[in-house]
Amino acid sequence: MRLLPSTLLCLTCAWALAAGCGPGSIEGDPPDGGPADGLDDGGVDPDLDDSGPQPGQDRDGDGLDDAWEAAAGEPGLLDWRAADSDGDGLGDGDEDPDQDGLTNLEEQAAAELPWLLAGPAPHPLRRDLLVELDAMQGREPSSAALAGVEAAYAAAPVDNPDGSQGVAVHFLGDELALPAVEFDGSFAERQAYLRAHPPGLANPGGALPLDELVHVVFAARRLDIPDRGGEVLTSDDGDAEKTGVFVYVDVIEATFPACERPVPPELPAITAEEMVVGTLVHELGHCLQLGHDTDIGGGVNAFNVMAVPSSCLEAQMRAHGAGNADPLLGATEAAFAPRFSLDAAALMVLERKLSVEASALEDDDDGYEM
Ligand SMILES: [Ca+2]
Ligand SMILES: [Ca+2]
Ligand SMILES: [Ca+2]
Ligand SMILES: [Ca+2]
Ligand SMILES: [Zn+2]
Repeated sequence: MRLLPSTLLCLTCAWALAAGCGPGSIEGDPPDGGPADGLDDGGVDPDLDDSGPQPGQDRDGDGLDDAWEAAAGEPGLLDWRAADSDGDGLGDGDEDPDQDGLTNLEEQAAAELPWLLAGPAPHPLRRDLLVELDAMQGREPSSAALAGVEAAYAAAPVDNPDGSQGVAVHFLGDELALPAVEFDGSFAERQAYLRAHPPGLANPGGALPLDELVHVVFAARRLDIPDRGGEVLTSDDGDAEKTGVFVYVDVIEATFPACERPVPPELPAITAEEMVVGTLVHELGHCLQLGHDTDIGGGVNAFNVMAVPSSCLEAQMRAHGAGNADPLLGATEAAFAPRFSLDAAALMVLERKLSVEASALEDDDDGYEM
């Protein structure tokens, strides 16, 4: 739904006045909204048209680099000539048009963070998931494993406002050689661990979206549940700094490769690295409010990465898409890697992910089931 241009213009004026962004706030330019503007420019200042968007300049005064705004490619959502492109009274810097929990100002700041893998920067019109990565000594994930997680999220069947699909995962390497410890299984010990290892970056002015990072720790194991490969920990007291994901590398490496089937139909073993990928994709799915794939929605879909395999065949279905050609169900033989089903992707909530921002799944302990 689009507002009528006249409505748009009025709201733009109202916001500019309320926010004290009237005459003179944009260097040398007259305030927008005068009769010469007509009614069809969405609050755009015509004087800015001539020179085009310039990197390092913010001539509409919304806190966003004008060239960065223009590069987003959707002036109706992000216009370098207007401080409130959609005219709804909320300035462009504070908008979150892709609903990933990152405001445009945070998306812009996130592009400056030292991400572990090269790839497209966070984008204001595509969903981004930011991950803080800690690892105990010798448990740091390979670049290939992280790329596998990125690929699973990039393939998630969700639509973005710029017409693209998928969720872009970005890994920030934080403490990658922590002394190895084995957890006793108490909540207190693991929660204290998460809390003791927040992101180490300075955040002058609070521009960096550090409270949007999902906290992931590649750890050794927990002693009380010796076969647990990964888990999400939340906090009943609402303290999100005690919320995060553990991947138990020692458990996975002791169990995999596994599930090879040498007789027809032959199934190659699931490697430890593939299991690390599947585990992290699954646990991050919980952080996006996803529960397990259960029969609530009409039968367990073992190709969905949110399924919990109870046999080697089901593990092959989840990890390698054994027997499946339909990408909307999740993993396929062609992709040969874990994937989200369409039903799972539809339930992802990036605006309320388990990060420093939130510590609870929406439906008690289970999240949304599919
Ligand atoms: Ca700007
Ligand atoms: Ca707006
Ligand atoms: Ca956003
Ligand atoms: Ca984004
Ligand atoms: Zn799970």
